Amino acid sequence: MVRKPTPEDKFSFGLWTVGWNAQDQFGSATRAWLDPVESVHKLAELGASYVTFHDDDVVPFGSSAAERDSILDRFKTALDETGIKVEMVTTNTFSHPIFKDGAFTSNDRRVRRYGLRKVLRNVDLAAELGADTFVMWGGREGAEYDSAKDLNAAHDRYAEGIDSVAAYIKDKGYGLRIAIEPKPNEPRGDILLPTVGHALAFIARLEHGDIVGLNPETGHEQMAGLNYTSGIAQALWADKLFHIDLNGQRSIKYDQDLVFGHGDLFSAFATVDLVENGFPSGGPKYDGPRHFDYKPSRTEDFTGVWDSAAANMATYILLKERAQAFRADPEVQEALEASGVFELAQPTLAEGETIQDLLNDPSAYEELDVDAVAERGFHFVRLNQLALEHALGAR
Ligand code: GLT
Ligand code: MN
Ligand code: MN
Repeated sequence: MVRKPTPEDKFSFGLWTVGWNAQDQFGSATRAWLDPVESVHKLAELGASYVTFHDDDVVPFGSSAAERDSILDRFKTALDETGIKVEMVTTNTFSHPIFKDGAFTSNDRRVRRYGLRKVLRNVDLAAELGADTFVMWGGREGAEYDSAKDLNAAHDRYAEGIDSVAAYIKDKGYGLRIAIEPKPNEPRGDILLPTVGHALAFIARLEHGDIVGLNPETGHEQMAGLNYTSGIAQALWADKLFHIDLNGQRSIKYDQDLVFGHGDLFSAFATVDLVENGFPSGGPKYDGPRHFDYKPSRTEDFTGVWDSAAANMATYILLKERAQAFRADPEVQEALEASGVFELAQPTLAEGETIQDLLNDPSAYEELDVDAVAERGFHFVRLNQLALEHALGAR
């Protein structure tokens, strides 16, 4: 049995996840349109605390001002009735054909100006609904062909666009932070800011980078063959882990958006261990919503949609219990010690020691018995097996 989710679990879902009607490149929709109001009620019943959405998930593209108001009124009523909160809002700058060459980095300046207006309008809505985070996934910001973009100008325009949104947020005094979501490819052949590392380097060059961080997605890092837990660890270290998109991916292929844990389960255990328990020797910790960005598979009917939503939370809860038991196990603590994991927190130079002191220290170099030091076994395999046995519930 898996315990029921509680508000302390901070579970959150994008409305585009359960609401996906399962249309793909090769086939039409297998499910009908799902009313966002119904999703809010159903997710609340299942134990989620928050929802997130793109402007167009709730208010169809091209709605009149009056239609928009009445749709939003109805949506807010659903939030009031269920107690569900909106923690994050994002903008769809990828579906409409106008965005086929991107929004902030389209070669067509008219598209860039329109895209910026669409985003700013949605920033106002995010602030009105009390969201903390504004995600920007630039899925169409990229190209299929190397000759199609001046990549220097593209980075300039991307920075200009994000800095403009950040400046607007500050100007209005909104309590929002921007979280960039990296992805290597799909729908574009190559997407700008393809990984956590690229995005961190980009943020460091922004004028208003203080309110810009990251929203890394499990599968997006894994599509590039990268380790998601390492990615969010570096974002934490840089104080830039503003939000997370949890899901599942089975190796380097198209973006699968599977249920969390239905891809690389052992890697998911490491992710939950880091999110729930933090680094072994302390340091920055993520405490935002546990946000699922998955797609109920095209084979599922609506029963399958709600089963899969529940599955994300159940898997997370199971891994959380096991990760807590892992850290609490004295044998694990002893193994961490033996493997030198805590030793890494000790600075390489002693307090007050200079580089010159190090150069003058023969015990560090000239007299060091390198062969003797090289003999040390780190016993990482034993530690990993302990993790695996905890992950499988064998301890
Ligand atoms: C889109 C994408 C997701 C992003 C969403 C936010 S939209 O579904 O696949 O990874 O998080 O724009
Ligand atoms: Mn994805
Ligand atoms: Mn995502």
